[in-house]
Amino acid sequence: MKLMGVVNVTPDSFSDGGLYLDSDAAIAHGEKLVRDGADVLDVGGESTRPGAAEVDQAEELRRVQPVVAGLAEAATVSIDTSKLAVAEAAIDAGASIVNDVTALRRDPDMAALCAEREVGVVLMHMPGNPRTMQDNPTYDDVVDDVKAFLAERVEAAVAAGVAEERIWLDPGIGFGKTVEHNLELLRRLAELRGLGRPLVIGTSRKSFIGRIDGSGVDERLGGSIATSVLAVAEGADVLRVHDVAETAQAMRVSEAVLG
Ligand code: HH2
Repeated sequence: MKLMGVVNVTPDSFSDGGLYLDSDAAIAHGEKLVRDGADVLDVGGESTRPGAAEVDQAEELRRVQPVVAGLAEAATVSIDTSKLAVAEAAIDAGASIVNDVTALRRDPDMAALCAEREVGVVLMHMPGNPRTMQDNPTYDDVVDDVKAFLAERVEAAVAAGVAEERIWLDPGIGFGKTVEHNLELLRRLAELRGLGRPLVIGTSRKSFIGRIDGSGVDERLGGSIATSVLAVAEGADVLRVHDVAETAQAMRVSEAVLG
């Protein structure tokens, strides 16, 4: 199991917006997450929270490029973007994974870039885009629908030349899903094992936790850890989290109990 620590270089991320907008603060935060046990640092310059404003490409680049460059020697870095130019500059600066919440659909050349540069790719499920995704999300069967979507995106990536062994898959917890959809995906996560690729899960601090118990965004560590432990028990391979030290401890202890 790997931990992916979140480094948001944004003014408006839903839980830590504005804390690491300054490059030095973001780099220091990433270095701390590595000391806390992160295996991968996921650097992002655009919030994907529901309704977030789209960030201009030049601005996104300006935010993430120095942070990726500052962290790439110390850690494996993924770049959380769906923009080709941002991914390309981040790879030049040392990123080795592209985490694209649109699963390579936003930019028609993204798959070819990932293939050519031989980077890892995270393909995530999201219906529509962050501006529209929470408008009455509906599925026939959320797990079957997400699974079919991810299978199709793997096929498209492989057809564009991305090596299948470089692909990780993510059902996109909180992206175009009701609370019940998120819970159902977590409950039946093992069904996505059939896709044959490592599974990434990001529940950290998300609003479905607050909808369950009324907790505010700063009060969701317990729920984040509970869902992370359960996700690993159901077969998650990578946990994308803000609170790396606490999650690492939860993993150590649950692994010790399970033997
Ligand atoms: N969640 C967020 C952003 N990127 N990428 C993947 N693969 N999976 C996720 O679950 C995921 C993601 C949202 O979290 P955060 O980055 O903290 O918030 P914001 O998008 O507001 O910056």
